[in-house]
Amino acid sequence: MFVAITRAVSPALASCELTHLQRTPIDVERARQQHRAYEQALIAAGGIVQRLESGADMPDAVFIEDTAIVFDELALIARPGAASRRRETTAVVDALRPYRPLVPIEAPGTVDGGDVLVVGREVFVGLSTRTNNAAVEQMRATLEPHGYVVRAVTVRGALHLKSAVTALDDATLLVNEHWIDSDRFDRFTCIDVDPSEPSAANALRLADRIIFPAAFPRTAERLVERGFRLEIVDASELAKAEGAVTCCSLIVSTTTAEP
Ligand code: CIR
Repeated sequence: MFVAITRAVSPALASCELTHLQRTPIDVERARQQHRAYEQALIAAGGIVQRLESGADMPDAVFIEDTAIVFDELALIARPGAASRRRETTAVVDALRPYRPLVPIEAPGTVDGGDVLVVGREVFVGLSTRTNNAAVEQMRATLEPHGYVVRAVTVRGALHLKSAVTALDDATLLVNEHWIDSDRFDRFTCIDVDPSEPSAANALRLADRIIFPAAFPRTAERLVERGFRLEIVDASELAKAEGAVTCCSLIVSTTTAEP
């Protein structure tokens, strides 16, 4: 059982933050349709979708993953690296409060949830243009008493750690080895993205399936060959804003911590 907290596509999506992509026209209505189909995929996987509103003052709010990191024991409220995104956390705090004790990351720490990959009790934190060591130290202090190990990983060439690596299960990662230091992930089985699909490493793992973008059919084929069940969604319009599939929801397990 899980709740997926999502956030409406802002009317100002076209004014989003961009780091590695050139700005191209974004069709907000099409982005909304794709976002709704993504929410349907979450519902089909057994989730309860709770969608927050967003406004014209928060172009990137649909990428709600960046505002919090949810564990079974607590949720960290992020302090996003882009100042334009910090106001997004207010509504997320209200939405998460019924589910978990909340621990905010404080200045000078900055972290985007997209830089945090949790696999079992290991928490990999990407040091990127958005996430710094001060946040890593705060995460360590909060999470180690709960039995987590926090490891910093350098990210190069990608916006977030999870642009370069995500977990398919507790033992298997999907990686673009050019964007991360893959020996940090030695103990895992790593599946490489197809070389023609460098942005394909972002997959959203749910209990019995993986939500995966339609834009990367060659990598999808690799995953299906390895026995993973994929639910394909078209996220092309959101991708123009540098978003992918993990970033459009906060997955709150309700099996371990009832609201
Ligand atoms: C940003 O630059 O913050 C947004 N335009 C994209 C954020 C994507 N977030 C994610 O992959 N976790």
